[in-house]
Amino acid sequence: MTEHWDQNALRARFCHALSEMYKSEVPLYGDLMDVVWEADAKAIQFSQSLEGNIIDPDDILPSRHRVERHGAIRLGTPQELSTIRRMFAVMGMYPVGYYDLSLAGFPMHATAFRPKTHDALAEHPFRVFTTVLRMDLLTERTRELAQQALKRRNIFTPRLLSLLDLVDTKGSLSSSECSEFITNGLETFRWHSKATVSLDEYQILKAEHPLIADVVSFPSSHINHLTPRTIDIDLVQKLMVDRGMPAKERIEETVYFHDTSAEYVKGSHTARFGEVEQRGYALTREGRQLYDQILDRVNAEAAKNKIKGNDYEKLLEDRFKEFPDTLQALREHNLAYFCYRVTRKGEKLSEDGVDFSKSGSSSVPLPELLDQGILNYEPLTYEDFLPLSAGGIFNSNLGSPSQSKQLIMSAEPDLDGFQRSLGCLIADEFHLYAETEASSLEACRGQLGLERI
Ligand code: OOG
Ligand code: NI
Repeated sequence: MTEHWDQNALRARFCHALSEMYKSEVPLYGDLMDVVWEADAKAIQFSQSLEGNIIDPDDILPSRHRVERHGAIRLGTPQELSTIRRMFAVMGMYPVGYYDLSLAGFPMHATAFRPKTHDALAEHPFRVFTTVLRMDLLTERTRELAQQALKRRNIFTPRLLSLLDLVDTKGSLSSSECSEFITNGLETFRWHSKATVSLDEYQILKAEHPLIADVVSFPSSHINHLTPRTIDIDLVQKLMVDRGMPAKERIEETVYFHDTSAEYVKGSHTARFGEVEQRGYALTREGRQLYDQILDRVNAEAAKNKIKGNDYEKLLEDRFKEFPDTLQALREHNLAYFCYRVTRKGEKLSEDGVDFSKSGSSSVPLPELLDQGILNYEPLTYEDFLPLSAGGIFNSNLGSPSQSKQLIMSAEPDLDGFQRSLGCLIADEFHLYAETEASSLEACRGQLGLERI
């Protein structure tokens, strides 16, 4: 007897299990979760005390926000990437977006595995930023060391690999196979304190770039961070300060390196960190361009005049006044994506057989339907990562880069190579948002019985 498995439910269970495992590995993560929940509860309470009730708690708890996480992992080889792709696909997560990290001086590129449809995202939006080492951007000696070390490891359990084969041949998983998938899948992301390289080798890798050492030196692809989402990140920051929570730059872990006598020597490794995110709206290409332009200008001005800290914040605030901040302006200038719905009024008029166009035409322009209050809209949430923030995070996370940085920064992106390793194409995030918007309009059109909107 086989049954078809529920990908959304499996993704939710896996994310929960991963969160529990990570909490036991990094207890500070549990403290951070407490602060996020407190901040969200306060933010909801505050909004309820205002006229208009901006945040509906039913929209947030216990649905998306409470369970929402993004993870980050770093892989070494094309084989690891293609197997990870098969593993995430079992949970309905697919590669979306290409991130060229050489721009920030890292010998890596990345994609985000995530659900692609509005409905699947609403069920459980787990996403994992997945970085892969670019061997072509390493010096020869480091490349050889890295290749040798990576050859020695298998980050997937044999049972996980056989379950992936089962999905391919049988096209389904029983509920006990789903449970096995979770326990075996977790092993890929578990932290191991025994390095697969010697201390000397670790230091050579680290000298070229700390990230290379992080990717290459361990028997698994440990989860680097697991990030909860909050509705008020400033409040989280404030509560952390109030509680005297250590704003640690990074988490230090004890590592045992093997030496020539097959004994282990004690050392340490720092790469993991805590992170909280707040999500904004999905911008169109035009919106993203305007955002990038303003940010570039601010950064150029800040660099020229050595503006930092609070003054930098003020500069940002001031320059970003140019960016429209009402939903109506964002929509009218085509800067963000939206989901359209028929209003109660629209439903009622439609039931009564009222002619919306007032002219007998079965095609009504969108602005007219909005003006008449027949349709309304809400912005789509941005479900992806910011290339710039990713670079910034890498930078803040790991000491100063080596001299090879200049070389890396002048490298070309390698989307084709990435897709070849992956074994499939990467979806374009803008295209997915546009599709969601278009299908919401199509549903409205059908509901109103119009030929065109
Ligand atoms: C991934 C960095 C990207 C984010 O929040 O932008 C990321 C990494 O550190 O491996 O997670
Ligand atoms: Ni992150």
